[in-house]
Amino acid sequence: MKSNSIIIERLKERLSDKRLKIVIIPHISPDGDAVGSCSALWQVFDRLSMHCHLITCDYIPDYLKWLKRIPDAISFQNRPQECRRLIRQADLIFMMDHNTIKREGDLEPLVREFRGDKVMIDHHPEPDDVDYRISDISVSSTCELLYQVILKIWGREMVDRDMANAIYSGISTDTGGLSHNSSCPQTYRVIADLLELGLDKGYVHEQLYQRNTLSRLRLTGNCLLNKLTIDEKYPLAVIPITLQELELYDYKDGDLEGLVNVPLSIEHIRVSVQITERKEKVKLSFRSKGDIPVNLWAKEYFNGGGHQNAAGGQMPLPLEEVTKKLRDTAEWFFKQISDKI
Ligand SMILES: [Mn+2]
Repeated sequence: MKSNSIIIERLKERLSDKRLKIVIIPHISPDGDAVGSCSALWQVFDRLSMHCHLITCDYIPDYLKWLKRIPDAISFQNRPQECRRLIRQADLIFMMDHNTIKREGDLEPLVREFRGDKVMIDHHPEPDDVDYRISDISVSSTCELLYQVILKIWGREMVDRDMANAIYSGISTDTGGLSHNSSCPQTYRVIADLLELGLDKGYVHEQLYQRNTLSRLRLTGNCLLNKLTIDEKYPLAVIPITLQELELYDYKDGDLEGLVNVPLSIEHIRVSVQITERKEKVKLSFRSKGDIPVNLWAKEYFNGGGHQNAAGGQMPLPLEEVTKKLRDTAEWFFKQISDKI
């Protein structure tokens, strides 16, 4: 955090020019932490009357659209020319909740060509080198880190209720409702502070976790009843989901949020993997209990990575082949971590 302090000081100076044109970009398939941090940061620039746009390479899921300013985000899929122009004309790009431009999907080539300054605010390991890199893997979430940045640059009085709601959304979703990656006392000091600043915790929980549809419940039910399998040799649960099933249950982004965590509640299960077939690729979500580093598995075999207890990957192969690959490489993975189980 020490080197971050110096960078935050430099950034503060850079941002003292109120005429700057700013673009904020979350990672591909944005989650609560990415969208929460983008919402809070945009609100800051609104309060300063600074020129700012939020650009996504794909789409923001419906369950996060209640966050302030988020409905105004521009998707490259809908308005590519406008996104190109805004990025070309920007002075600063904020990369939120990702450690590399490679996680910006179709925006990657545009951001690579961009000649202005890039600011990264993120908590993933091994971050790319950018002009202003504010990175801390010890925090619960990018939102927690962003809160520290806001305090240092603009002070506590900058934060109002909507901003606190956005920041808390990222902390809550990235920690599975404060269950994992949330043992640091500082996280709770930030939450206490947010409560004092007007955070409406009940409202945020209702928006994030209590908005089911019948089709979502049926999809979840089907996955747990018919798709979940337990490995015979290893403490591993696997849920493969076909595109056909997603269509059958009228899948919307966010409908499977949290499902991968459920098998971890089975007593001996230590690792849970959800394998979801999408139109062009198959996505994998890895979760684990304790000190089992599932990011190792995701990185070694599934073009992915992430955190110790929560990682992701993707493969351009059919679902059955990815599932087979997971089973075939399980022996390798559990051998790597044999001292931990
Ligand atoms: Mn995050």
